[in-house]
Amino acid sequence: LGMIRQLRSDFAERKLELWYQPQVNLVNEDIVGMEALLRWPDKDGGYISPAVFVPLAEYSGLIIDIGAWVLEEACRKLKSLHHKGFPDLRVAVNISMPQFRDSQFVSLVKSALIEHDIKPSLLELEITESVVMDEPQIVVDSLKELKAFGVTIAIDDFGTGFSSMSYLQKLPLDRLKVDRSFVNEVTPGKTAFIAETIVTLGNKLGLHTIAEGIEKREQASYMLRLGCDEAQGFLYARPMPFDDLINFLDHYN
Ligand code: G
Ligand code: G
Ligand code: MN
Ligand code: NA
Repeated sequence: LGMIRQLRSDFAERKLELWYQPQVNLVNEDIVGMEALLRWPDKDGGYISPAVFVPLAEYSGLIIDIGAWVLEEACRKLKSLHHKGFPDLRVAVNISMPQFRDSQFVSLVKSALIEHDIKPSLLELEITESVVMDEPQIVVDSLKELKAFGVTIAIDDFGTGFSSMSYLQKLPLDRLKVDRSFVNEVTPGKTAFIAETIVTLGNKLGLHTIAEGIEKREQASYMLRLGCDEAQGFLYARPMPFDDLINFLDHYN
């Protein structure tokens, strides 16, 4: 409980940070966008992992306000990048289940786009399979409305949840994010076959695919050979604060 109270007061004091990890086109390695990732500074100059505090934010309901801030901040920063000479970049924002239960969610997303004058197709919402499993209908309805508005939808950590296949039918998806546990191996074997099958499935369904957690050049070329469109991972860039992102983009050839 102490941690939740600390999170609430740090959020109120605007101490949470939004970092960004670039995403690249695997064919030409152009930067196509970035994923926004929350960071919670601790007292020692380090950071508490979102894997630790996002579940607390969900459990406590804080994720509603934090998530609203993330959407707003991601749109504001995206607009700023558009003005700085990167007009085609998109931003991906992770969305938790409790956010879908908030009756304001859909209008909140639309308002953020309108207020910052962002083309809806340049905002991508990332959801995990577990989100959909919780309460399918409310998620499907919200996503359909947002999709009709032009927002794009990615399924995160694909292949690690349950019943993935039925969601591929029900959800208005644009992109599959191949979980990083499947991109490790570049030689034939279980792991590589799963990666290949996910990419093939995505391609056959007319979805874009992005490989997560690419750390080595061989993994990138392997995923490209499988027909994967895009990649994200330490090979290209780690998640970084916005000011570093600008510097990174300015110096990326
Ligand atoms: O770097 P990484 O440790 O940043 O992120 C771990 C996980 O935390 C991500 O897989 C993502 O699902 C979650 N996460 C990061 N930022 C956000 C956010 O803004 N909202 C939600 N709901 N989850 C996030
Ligand atoms: O769950 P989600 O995929 O949204 O979160 C992405 C997480 O993956 C973030 O915690 C991010 O820091 C981490 N990440 C991004 N690129 C790499 C990578 O190349 N290797 C590893 N091990 N983790 C990565
Ligand atoms: Mn994600
Ligand atoms: Na992921």
